[in-house]
Amino acid sequence: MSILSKQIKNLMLTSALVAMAGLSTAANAAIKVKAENYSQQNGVQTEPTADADGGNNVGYIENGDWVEYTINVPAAGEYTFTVRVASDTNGGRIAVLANDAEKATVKVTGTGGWQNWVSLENSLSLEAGEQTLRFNFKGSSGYLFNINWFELNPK
Ligand SMILES: [Ca+2]
Ligand SMILES: [Ca+2]
Repeated sequence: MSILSKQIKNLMLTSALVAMAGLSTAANAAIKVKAENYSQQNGVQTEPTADADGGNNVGYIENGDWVEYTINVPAAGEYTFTVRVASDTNGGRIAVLANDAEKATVKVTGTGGWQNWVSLENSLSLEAGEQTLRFNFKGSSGYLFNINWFELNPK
């Protein structure tokens, strides 16, 4: 084998490996979204966060408020939904909807402060493709909790 054809063969092998790695990464990729990067919302505001990743969090969440995100799900299946929340009061609930279908509810309890952050988890199933993920916030009167980010990890 000539040196040139050997180099071409190596190059092709490398390309194939990169392509395979790329596919595998895409299929197993977590979707991490900053809560303040909503596409639409009703009743919430953003504010600087004291959480580790900095930036902003979504706050002033009251019963009936909502936020929406456009997400692109690589593969249909079961996902772990993780949401980063803090609450100085008794918390509330997050109803998680994908394209208007309710997928899960996450119950948020008090964390001892508006910037005392904890990560809560629940499972949900998602279809593949681009879709609207919506959080409907529910609870009693007053502010319920803050959200900094959320993540979807394939199971
Ligand atoms: Ca509000
Ligand atoms: Ca954030």
